[in-house]
Amino acid sequence: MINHLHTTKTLTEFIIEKQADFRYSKGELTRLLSDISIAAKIVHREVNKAGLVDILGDVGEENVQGEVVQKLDVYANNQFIAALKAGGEVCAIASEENEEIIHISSREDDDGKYVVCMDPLDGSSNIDSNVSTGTIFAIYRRTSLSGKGNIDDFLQPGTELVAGGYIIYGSSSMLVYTTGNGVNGFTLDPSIGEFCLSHPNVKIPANGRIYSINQGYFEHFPEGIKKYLRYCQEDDEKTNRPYSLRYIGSMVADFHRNMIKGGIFLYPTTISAPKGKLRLLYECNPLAFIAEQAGGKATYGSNRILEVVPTGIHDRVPIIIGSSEMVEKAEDFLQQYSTVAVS
Ligand code: AHM
Ligand code: MG
Repeated sequence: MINHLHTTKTLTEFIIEKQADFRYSKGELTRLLSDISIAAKIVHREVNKAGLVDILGDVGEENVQGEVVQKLDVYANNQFIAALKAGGEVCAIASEENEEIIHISSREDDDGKYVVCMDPLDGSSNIDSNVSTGTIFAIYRRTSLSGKGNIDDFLQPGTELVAGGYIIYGSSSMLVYTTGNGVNGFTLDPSIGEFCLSHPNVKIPANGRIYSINQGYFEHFPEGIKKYLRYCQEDDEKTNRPYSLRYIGSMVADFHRNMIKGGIFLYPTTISAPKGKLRLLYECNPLAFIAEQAGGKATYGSNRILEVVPTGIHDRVPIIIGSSEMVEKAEDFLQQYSTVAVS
């Protein structure tokens, strides 16, 4: 029974109530977050019927409504873009799915005050095997004064973020976000179609005993990371080692679990990915903002992810994120040993 959720606050009620906390409070950000949550519900519905592909039609085929079935990441991208366009608070979007920024209108008088960076369906290769996926989003206030928005609106460090969040499509779907006043998590109650406040003021435990990394690339990691991983595997009763390795392959899901239970997620540089794999604007920054707001840390090895100044919308960055003491420990190893992967 999840009746207790019905008596609690919905996301819409919560963001309206919190409007006064926003740095620029005119209601636009409230509407923008609400647009995101509407698209999230639609994507949740589609992700949940992914297993019915034989019944509903495969990608590229026509479904019973005569629509061509889209790949879910394309579908999610279109849903979020449509919701943001309809809302009118955003002048431009940067998406993992699109090489260039997307202008919401061609009008030179577009007055959308915000830009959104997003990964509409992160970990989408996991869908076919019924594994959790997620949407990640970051909201900046535009820096240009008017017009349809330009690339400089996006090239702001994470310290300038107005909001960051993610939706996890898992055993239940959740929306977790921050506007810089702590982190709150909302669970979708499908029976009423509302995200309900289930995780108020989330805090990441300062320590944990889970580490998440694609250890298959061990030989390709920098020496500092190799040394840290050996540290995670050593026996030590006092610090609860060896730790457990948990790697889903969906960053949102790995991050979410670590935030609840305590843990560390690492995607360092490798020989074949000398800047790491994950994208600064729409994967690392929003999660780094949430991690810090929940009392955790996010670093690229020697400094905060949030301080990295982007040079392009699809920039990559190595990331170490999660429980503060675990991240500090990994940083110690990187500073002591090489941070560069050598072949
Ligand atoms: P994607 O945006 O193409 O889905 O890739 C991002 C995903 C992350 O969710 C995950 O942590 C990582 O890529 C896994 O990569 P790897 O298979 O190299 O471990
Ligand atoms: Mg991704």
